[in-house]
Amino acid sequence: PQTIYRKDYAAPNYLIDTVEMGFDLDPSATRVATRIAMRRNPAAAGRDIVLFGEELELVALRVNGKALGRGDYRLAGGVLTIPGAPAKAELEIETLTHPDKNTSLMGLYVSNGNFFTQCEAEGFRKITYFPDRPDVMAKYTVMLRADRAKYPVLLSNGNLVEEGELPDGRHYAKWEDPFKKPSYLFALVAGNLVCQEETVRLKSGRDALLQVWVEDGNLDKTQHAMDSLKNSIDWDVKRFGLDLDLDRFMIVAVGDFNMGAMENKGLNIFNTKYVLANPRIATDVDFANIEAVVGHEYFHNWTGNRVTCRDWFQLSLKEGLTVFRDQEFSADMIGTDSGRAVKRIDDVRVLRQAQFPEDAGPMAHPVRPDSYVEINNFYTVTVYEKGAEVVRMYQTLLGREGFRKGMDLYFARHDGQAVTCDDFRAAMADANKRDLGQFERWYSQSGTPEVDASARYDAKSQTLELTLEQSCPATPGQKKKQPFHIPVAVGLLDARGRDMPLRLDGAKGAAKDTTLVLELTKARQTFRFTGVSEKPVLSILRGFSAPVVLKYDYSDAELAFLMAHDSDPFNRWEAGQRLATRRLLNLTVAVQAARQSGHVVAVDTVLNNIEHDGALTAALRATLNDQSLDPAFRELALTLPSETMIAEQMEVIDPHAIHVARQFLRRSLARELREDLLAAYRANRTPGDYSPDAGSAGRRALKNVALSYLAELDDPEVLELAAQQDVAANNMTDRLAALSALVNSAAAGKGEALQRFYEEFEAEALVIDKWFTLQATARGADVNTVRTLAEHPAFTLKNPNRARSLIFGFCNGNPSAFHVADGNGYSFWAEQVIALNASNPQVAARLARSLDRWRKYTPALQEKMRLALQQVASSPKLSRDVSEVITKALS
Ligand code: BAL
Ligand code: ZN
Repeated sequence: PQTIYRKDYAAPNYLIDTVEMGFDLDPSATRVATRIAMRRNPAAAGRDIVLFGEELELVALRVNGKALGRGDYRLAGGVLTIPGAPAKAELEIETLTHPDKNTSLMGLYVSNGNFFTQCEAEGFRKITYFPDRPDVMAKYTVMLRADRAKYPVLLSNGNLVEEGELPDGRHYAKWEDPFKKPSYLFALVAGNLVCQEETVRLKSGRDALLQVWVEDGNLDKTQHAMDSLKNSIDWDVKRFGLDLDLDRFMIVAVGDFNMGAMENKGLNIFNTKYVLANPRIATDVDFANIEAVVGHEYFHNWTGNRVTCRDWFQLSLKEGLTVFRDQEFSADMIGTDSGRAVKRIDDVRVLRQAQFPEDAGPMAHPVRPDSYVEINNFYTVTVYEKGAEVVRMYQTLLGREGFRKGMDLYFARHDGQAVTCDDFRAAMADANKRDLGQFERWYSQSGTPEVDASARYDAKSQTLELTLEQSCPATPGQKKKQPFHIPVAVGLLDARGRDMPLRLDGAKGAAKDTTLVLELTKARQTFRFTGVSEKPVLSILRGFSAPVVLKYDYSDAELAFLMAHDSDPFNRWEAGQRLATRRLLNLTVAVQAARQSGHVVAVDTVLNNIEHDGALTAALRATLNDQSLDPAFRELALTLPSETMIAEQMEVIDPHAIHVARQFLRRSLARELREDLLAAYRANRTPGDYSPDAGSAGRRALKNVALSYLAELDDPEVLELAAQQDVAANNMTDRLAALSALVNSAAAGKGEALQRFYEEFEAEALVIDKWFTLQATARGADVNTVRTLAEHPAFTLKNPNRARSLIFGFCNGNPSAFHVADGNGYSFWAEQVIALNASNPQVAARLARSLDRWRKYTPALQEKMRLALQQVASSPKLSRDVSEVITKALS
């Protein structure tokens, strides 16, 4: 497959003014007639009309009314070229597609009898031949025709301008989108759907119709999505002065969907997972995710749609920015400082769990990649989450007001355009009269920078010298890195744990701020604080002010001190994580040593005998019992770093040893904190009607993390608590937590509990997904468990959510079982990647990434992983998607 390079960007030869499309919708053969008004682009070098098309039957092709014969155009490798076309051309194209055969879920496809589209990034070319690239923007008019009985609802982008009857029981609807847009934002939906709708008055004084469309029977699950949409509209006006520009805004839920959701202009199409919710079927996390994704897609209307990307290398221009916006929206919706901090910790956890490993693996790429084989493979945590961190750093460096000025200038300059990450950076720099030249390296250099900090306190002169040194590991194609522009937020704590007022040497005025943002721009820099009246404890990288790994030689006592006192909640949590990581790494090494000396059966005894001063237990006990702390924060503090997080800290990953060590620590903590955990469990019940608000969700989270620890003890009292909760729960959060506690224990009734759950929720696909994931990630699960579950009548690889629930759940969410020594996990993985490759390359390529980090594992596991990778590599008809991932992993 061919590699596409960013440096090869060339402007399109032709621009488009208008696109008119007519669809005769039929699941087996849909006819699409397209008329495009094109004109030559004076800024382009080439003169041919270049169109892309995939899996299409070309029925007719005309230029300015004249039919083109086979000699008038070239068609090869998905590119249709018309040479010698006139400067102004009206292009007419007729194509046939087969939506019911389309299992890739890109382009036009059928899900549960209804029609849907997904065009980002390059799905429009599966509907018609077209200059399917984001820098070609046009106004669309769309006529949909279909059988009225089967497809009573016909939707597309923009406004409904006409509808009516046709002969033979058919009907039509004509839609006009008043805004020009790139083809990736095109959408249509046709089928048997119902909606919840509401008219709202916008800031501009106009009214807008909001609709949430779902399958019949799901209208009891749309209120939260509707509320989230209304909140999003209000928030974007308040925070960024951006109002809804349409008369009508629609959300449609579909059960078969590759991504989370899609921001098509005025017609957002969503995975059901991010729309459908009520207390019976959705957890607190689902409610929060729905709010975030509804916000995300809505915010794209400005950051992505009004201002879009020049080319796909710029994807983070819209995605990094929009993730940042949805993160801020969610934080503002919680409203409290502690709630904001909890949200921040959650986001950083995702970054570390998924993006740091990506940055250190074979698919590492800059936030703005330089090349790709398949663009679908670059909808990554780097482009999204690290991209959001990069945007957040502008705000940290420029302040909220400065950031807003930059946003205002960005829209003033680029509304209606397709632009680059450099244009965004220029707007931020120019609006604030700042030189952000060096900041560009966050876009061009891959890898996670490391910041090494060291401090020297001089009591006599009352100065503290903080030296920061940065480096960045080599990544594929990038051996040497230049220094980044890194904002490092720092605070100093006195002996009583209070923030000290800070003053940098040479700064004017009295010390007053208690957090300063240091700007690290060189490889090594020393910052000198003056007037430091006592030796402080350092709180560095407050709020996780940059996406870096901070190395600093904290003592256990200092970490416990920060856990108890730091006014920065992020670093307060971080101190606990450092302490726990340290302990877990020591335990892991002890497991390995015990195994080597043949003490396998007595590993618990060996671990019990390891000296430890109890600092972690004491600090966790204090946090757990500190009623002044937000329960949601206490839950996060109590959650140990995941096995994946520990793995990333090791030179050579030994998944089995990590698992034994972590389980041991969980059991010991449960034993030592038993009474405190029981008290927290009892104190944080949420009686009465369920509400997904952050306060209630936080209490449930704390209660349920306590339950999951207690379940480690396998004692009858605790298992009875779980069994009672399983029966009495009035919401999915508590129900699932109880079931999980039972399944992960030795409870006698766990089989029946699973069966009851299944029978109760059989008709709720999203809940059955949870049922599969719970079992795939359960402690005792192994490859055979998952193979058996894959035979279950409710399992299918064809539905991405279901495939993710079981297969991804196991391969990514149960490391010690997946990496079983005999390599059976890898054989299973290879079979599934190959099977998915045939039906849905995009989902297959995601699964293919489960072995990204294979070179980090023990030699015996490495060898088995290499064989599995080669098995996939040598299988016939490998998609571009999977081939790119596997080739990079093996190279
Ligand atoms: N643009 C693809 C889906 C999303 O990021 O919103
Ligand atoms: Zn997005």
